[in-house]
Amino acid sequence: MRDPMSNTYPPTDAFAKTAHADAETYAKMYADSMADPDAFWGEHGKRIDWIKPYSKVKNTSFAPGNVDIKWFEDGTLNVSANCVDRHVETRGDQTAIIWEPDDPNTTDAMHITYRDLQTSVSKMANILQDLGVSKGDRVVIYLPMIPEAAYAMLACTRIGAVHSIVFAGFSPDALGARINGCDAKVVITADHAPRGGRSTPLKSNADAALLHCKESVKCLVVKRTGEQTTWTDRDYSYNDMVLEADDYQKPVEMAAEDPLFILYTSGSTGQPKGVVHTTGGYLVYAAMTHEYTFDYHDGDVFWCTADVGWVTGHSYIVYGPLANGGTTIMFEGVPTYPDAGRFWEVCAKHKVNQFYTAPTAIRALMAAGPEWVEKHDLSDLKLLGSVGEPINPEAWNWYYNVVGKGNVPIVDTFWQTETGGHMLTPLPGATTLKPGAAQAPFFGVKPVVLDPQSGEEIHGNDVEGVLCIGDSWPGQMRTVWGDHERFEKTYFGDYAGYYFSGDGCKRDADGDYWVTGRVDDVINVSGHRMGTAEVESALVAHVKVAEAAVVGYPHDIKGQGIYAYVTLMNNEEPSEDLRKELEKWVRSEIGPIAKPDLIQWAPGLPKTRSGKIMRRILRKIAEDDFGALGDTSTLADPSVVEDLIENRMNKS
Ligand code: 6R9
Repeated sequence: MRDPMSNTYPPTDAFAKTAHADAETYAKMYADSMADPDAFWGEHGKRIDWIKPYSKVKNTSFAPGNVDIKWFEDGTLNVSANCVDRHVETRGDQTAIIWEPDDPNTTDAMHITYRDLQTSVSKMANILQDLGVSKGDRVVIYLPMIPEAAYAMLACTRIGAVHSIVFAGFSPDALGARINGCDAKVVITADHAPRGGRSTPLKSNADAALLHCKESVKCLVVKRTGEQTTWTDRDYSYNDMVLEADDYQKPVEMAAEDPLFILYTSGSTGQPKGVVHTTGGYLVYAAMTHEYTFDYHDGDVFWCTADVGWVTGHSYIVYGPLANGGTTIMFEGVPTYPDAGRFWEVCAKHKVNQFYTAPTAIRALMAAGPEWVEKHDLSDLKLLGSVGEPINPEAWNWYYNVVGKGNVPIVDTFWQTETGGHMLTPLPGATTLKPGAAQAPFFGVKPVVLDPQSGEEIHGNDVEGVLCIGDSWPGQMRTVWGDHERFEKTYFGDYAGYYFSGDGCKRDADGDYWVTGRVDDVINVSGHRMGTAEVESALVAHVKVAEAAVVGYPHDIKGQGIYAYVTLMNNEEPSEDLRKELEKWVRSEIGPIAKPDLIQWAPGLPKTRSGKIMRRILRKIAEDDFGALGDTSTLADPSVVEDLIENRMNKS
């Protein structure tokens, strides 16, 4: 309920009474987690089953040149045993996964019990073993949002293989780079991926990617639509093999610090890096955040609308909910297909209790109008969540009032691929909500605000700076796959002794945190993270392009759009055809999510005398805010800027 004086929303008494944590509990647990992390996590680590219990809890160092992160290091466990087997004993007939297809008119939803899940995961594990996959090997998963994606993830963990999921919207080139990057033995894909009524030929994409990979890489193909695909020597049919596969595969014993998965993500420089998460700490953290942030209780139906190709899908579709013995929804489709009421129809149909989505989806549905929400019975909703980018107050208010009918809390969760789980978030029974703020640290998280110039910690409230984390938490990434030096440099190189998030933040007068967005060259398009450098290198790889600079600009629905300044080769002329060609080119180099929204032909780019592109200026022009260009005195050729302003694409 809103407090009109302060525009804040204190938890209702009813909610706080049944919540895992009310304000007092949160304060006490948070203080405990800071005062004695070993004791705190030693206790909470027990929420999962260990084969051999740990005796050491935290052994971590952020020291320059020696960044080393280990949690529960002498414990052993198996993730699929934790997410599946242990629940079969107590709740074998409970639904673990509700699968909701792209097209509800042609395909039925599926309810997969924990017992079913054990069989399917075992069979998939058995198939992978037959294909020669063993402990420590990498498996790339390039699948639509179908149950087999979850089977594949859990099957890998069952036999100790390391999965690396590649979002099905990525192009063959991006897929190939990731297969080679982690030296995968097997790629799991499907014939086609239906999404929003359209179909992507995933298997052909995989074939194109595999042309650039070692011949020994095998391809396991799941039949999703039955549409035709070509068949090569390296292909194996999942649907044939599953008929013969053993229906029980014993989970192997893994060390807490054995790698669990690699997930490629964008940074401000170079190519995407393989973020590595390990077995014990990640699972403890995913499970605990899922329970507390969403106030998940036994019997609840939880829906996270992300794709398993992103970290949100890893932690809050699969690992967190299943470790907690929950019921989780896996949705193959998009928010607007067959119509803009789809999310709400699915909420009503499956009686969803906690719903977790991204601001970009909320804005798009807000634009479609409240009538799409009002058609459906949302009375089972107890909580709403937001993730991926800052949520603007207008979208927050719509989410709260139209979807939540003014009586369910919203948790605005700030976190990253690198952090494994929530870092800053309200706890629904504890926190007085402020629209637009991620607010408070989760247990064990020590946020600090640093002055970006001096690198000094800024103490006190009502301050602004860059967001760093002062100490390790169990869900933290451990390294960049194959390049520990890059890990240290990227996250610990700017501010010695701290993990640097790449985001700016404010700490308000009450001590609440507001994440203000990236301070590096990473942009956030529809909640998808992208390095501007990646889009630039795709553009300059085109024969007609001499130079390119890419920045983000404010976009009503996507949050940020992609604005590309392109300088053509001397003998090339700008044209609409060339613009389309470049858009298509970037789609094929990276994927549809990277297609520039605006391309401006730039006879020259603003550069310093030492030849550095002045992105600050390009950002301002893209924001249509060129009155505030700041200091341009270091420009080598100021006339370039006049031309860019004159011909800007984003005139308001
Ligand atoms: C989970 C996820 C991480 C970046 C992060 C930040 C932005 C995510 C946010 C948010 C403000 C929130 N971000 N959640 N910004 N408020 N609640 O999104 O991971 O894809 O790695 O993106 O997303 O900029 O640094 P990832």
